[in-house]
Amino acid sequence: MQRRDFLKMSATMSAAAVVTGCGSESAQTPPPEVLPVEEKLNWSACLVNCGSNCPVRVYSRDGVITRIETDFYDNDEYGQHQIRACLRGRSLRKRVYAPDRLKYPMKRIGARGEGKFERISWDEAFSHVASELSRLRGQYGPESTHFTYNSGAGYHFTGKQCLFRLMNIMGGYMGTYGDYSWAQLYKAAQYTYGSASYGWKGSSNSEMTNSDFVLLVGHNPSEIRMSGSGESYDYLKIIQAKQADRAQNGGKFKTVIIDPRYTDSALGKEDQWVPVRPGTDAALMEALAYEIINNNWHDQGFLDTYCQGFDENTMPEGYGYEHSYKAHILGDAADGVAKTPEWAAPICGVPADTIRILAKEFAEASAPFVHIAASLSRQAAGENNTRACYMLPLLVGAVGRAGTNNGALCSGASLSSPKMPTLGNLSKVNKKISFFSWTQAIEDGENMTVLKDGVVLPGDELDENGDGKLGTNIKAIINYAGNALINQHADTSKTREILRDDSKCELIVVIDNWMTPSAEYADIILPDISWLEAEDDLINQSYAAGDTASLIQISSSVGPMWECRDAYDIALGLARAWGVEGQFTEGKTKDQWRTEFYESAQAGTQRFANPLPSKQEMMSKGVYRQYLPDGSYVVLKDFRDNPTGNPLGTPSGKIEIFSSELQKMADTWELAAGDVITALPKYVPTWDGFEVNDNIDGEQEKADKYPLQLHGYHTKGRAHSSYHNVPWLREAVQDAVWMNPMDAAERGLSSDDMVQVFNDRGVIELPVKVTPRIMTGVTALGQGAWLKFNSDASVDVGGCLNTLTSQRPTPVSKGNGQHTNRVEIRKA
Ligand SMILES: Nc1nc2c(c(=O)[nH]1)N[C@H]1C(S)=C(S)[C@@H](COP(=O)(O)OP(=O)(O)OC[C@H]3O[C@@H](n4cnc5c(=O)[nH]c(N)nc54)[C@H](O)[C@@H]3O)O[C@H]1N2
Ligand SMILES: Nc1nc2c(c(=O)[nH]1)N[C@H]1C(S)=C(S)[C@@H](COP(=O)(O)OP(=O)(O)OC[C@H]3O[C@@H](n4cnc5c(=O)[nH]c(N)nc54)[C@H](O)[C@@H]3O)O[C@H]1N2
Ligand code: SF4
Ligand SMILES: [Mo]
Repeated sequence: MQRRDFLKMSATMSAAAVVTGCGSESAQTPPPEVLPVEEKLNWSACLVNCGSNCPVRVYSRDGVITRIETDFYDNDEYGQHQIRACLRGRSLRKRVYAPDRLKYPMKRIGARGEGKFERISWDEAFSHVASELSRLRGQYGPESTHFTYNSGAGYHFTGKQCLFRLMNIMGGYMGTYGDYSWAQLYKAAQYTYGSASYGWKGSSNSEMTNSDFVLLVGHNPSEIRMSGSGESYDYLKIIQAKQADRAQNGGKFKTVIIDPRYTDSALGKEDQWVPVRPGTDAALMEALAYEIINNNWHDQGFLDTYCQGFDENTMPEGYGYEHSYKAHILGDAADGVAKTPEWAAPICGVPADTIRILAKEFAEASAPFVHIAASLSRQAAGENNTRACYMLPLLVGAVGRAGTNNGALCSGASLSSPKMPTLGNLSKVNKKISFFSWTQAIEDGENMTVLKDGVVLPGDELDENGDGKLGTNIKAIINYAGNALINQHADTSKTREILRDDSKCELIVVIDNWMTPSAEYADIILPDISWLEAEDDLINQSYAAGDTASLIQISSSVGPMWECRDAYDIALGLARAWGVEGQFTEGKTKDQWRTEFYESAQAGTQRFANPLPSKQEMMSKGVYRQYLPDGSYVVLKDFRDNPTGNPLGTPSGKIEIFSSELQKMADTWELAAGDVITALPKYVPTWDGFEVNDNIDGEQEKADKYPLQLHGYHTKGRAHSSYHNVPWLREAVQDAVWMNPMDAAERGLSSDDMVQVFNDRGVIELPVKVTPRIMTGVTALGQGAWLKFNSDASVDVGGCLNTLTSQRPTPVSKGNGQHTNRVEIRKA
């Protein structure tokens, strides 16, 4: 019995117990039989993957959490402000005590996926997992073990690092590249700028202060960067200051948001909302480019010096003007089509006049700041969408100068704090698949190839064409702090069929806190502690916390609950079963590891006037913060200042509008019908897109059957699927499919009607939200609701978007086009 009743005073109760309550009440009420135990305060944090990590104050009495509060730093001035948790972090108590908490190790007793388990001991669990993994790895090689994507718990010490470390000691596991967040964006940046980091480490938010035109393409900071330290706050404060300056002093400034939905980042904060059809931003960008080039507003000097492929001046050898970007836009290329506003308007849904005005205003801006969200890369041709948007700042030379951004996600300020070393050097596995192709690798990994499936193999396994086979199926899965085993991966019905067959993937171990949809497919469930039970960990602000960097010192007075164990102890238990404990611990205790990490983080802050204080002080202070510790950052400034001295990582050392590497892939890769890889950033029709792709059989019939586009978005009601099981949040943020009133009227639907949203892949049932905040022909749904199939698995009454999404990978990154869907909607 772990949930201790704090009203029953224990013999060991602290002498400092106090009576609380107001005097008049206690005068009337007889004194309580027992005195309440003094409330304790510990700092902890929300470690979910929203890009931020917010500190929370956890109050407890006798091992039971009584309330959660956020940062209370008293100097709450912007720049030195409180890091306030959002609605999710504030509901953490409900999450820790959720009725579906996993409390004991369990073993599957029914068919896989049926959700029937029995309690077992930790010893049984460790010996079963160790022996099954040994058997499968012996038979099929270490690369037959796979970690599904996992972003649920951002610890530095006791997180996934411990499991990776152990498996590397044991010879490794299947390598992966990319991730559900940014797979296509990484590739777009890599081929354009020579490094994936140019896609997600753009200028800092602070540079918006120096800009006169902020253009957010699909970016929605008010909903996806909600933390009080984070980008939403930077965005709000900067925009407010710029708008106040405009009102008072006539300063020039404009904010434009391009999004099919009128998002929370708009709501009056924007100057203009430009609704665009999902997956068609590239067409809009080409028309903007047409206006800019045709009117000679482009920066020819910049394009000549810094870029490859704009026009005949900078084409790689063997390619003439007709292969250049300029020729493609002006109609001088093989297709003969000029990408005018009139050409783009019927595709992207933005009126031609709106495009013309936007192009002019953008070109007239002296420092445009462009921020392109990952959302449009999570579309079927996500790589091309993103590259097409990169063109906007390039055309006007708005890169590497104050107040500009290359289109990347903003760099977050950061303080480094070490993580448990994963010992990747011990791995004997030298093969990789895309993070998204693991279901394919369960079914037919053996026959997955380099040129068809984007498998990465070592040089000596490639044939003369650069091709080769993966040669292994995935036979064992360790799913730690991830719900992508089914819920967050595409096409839940297909995934369900693959996982249910336990002769394919023979072992599934799930390590989680709750009985999630993924946990239902486990053979063995291992219960982890929750963050609020974590004893001691110093964690940093995560990767997208805006301009404020921080370190948070976690401690706990409530854990571990039930029989839960942290990831370090789980890895240690397995290490013992395998006889590699010494290698795993390096002879150090947990405390010794933590002290080392703390001291290393402390050393990293010596450059500041106020370095990280002692651990003891941090235990009560909780948070250490630095606003813009490395100053305001302008991406590509070094390259702009000295392009020959600081060449980029592309083959030409320049920004590649025409990518030589993509041209090579276009010439050699085997693509599914209808997919293309293009050396130039181009708008291309896709599967399930707005425009019917004539190169795919049956697309027209599908478009007729499923006339509505459906895209996902990351809702404030959850972080992915995390926090779905908190009833407060379900009440606060309704899960409903957004639909324009005109589309609703056509179908006789009103707000809150229960509807079925369906396509060839599945059916989900949930309420509809009828709102002019979404353009016609387009519907949208917050992703992450928990999958809940009805008894014959024909309808997902949980409303999980992935019941409708496709496992078809995107052409270049072999990533997830999960925002690309066609559906129809009817009354349930
Ligand atoms: N349709 C659609 N699907 C998507 C997306 C989309 O836009 N549309 N977005 C994708 C993106 S960008 C991402 S990043 C992925 C995210 O996918 P995931 O990485 O799977 O993230 P979550 O859904 O938050 O799941 C986290 C899991 O960690 C568990 N967890 C939380 N805390 C702990 C802990 O302390 N210990 C352990 N052991 N477990 C814990 C939670 O219970 C949950 O099961 O989803 C992707 N899926
Ligand atoms: N509250 C909350 N915050 C989160 C997360 C969460 O689950 N919940 N997840 C975190 C993670 S891991 C990630 S990767 C990020 C995701 O960050 P993003 O990928 O940027 O988030 P999305 O919500 O998918 O998309 C942002 C906006 O793009 C719009 N959009 C969709 N398709 C298109 C398109 O084709 N073109 C244009 N122009 N707009 C489009 C959507 O309407 C949405 O408003 O968010 C992070 N933050
Ligand atoms: S979900 Fe993100 S913004 Fe909200 S409390 Fe957690 S870390 Fe902070
Ligand atoms: Mo993500």
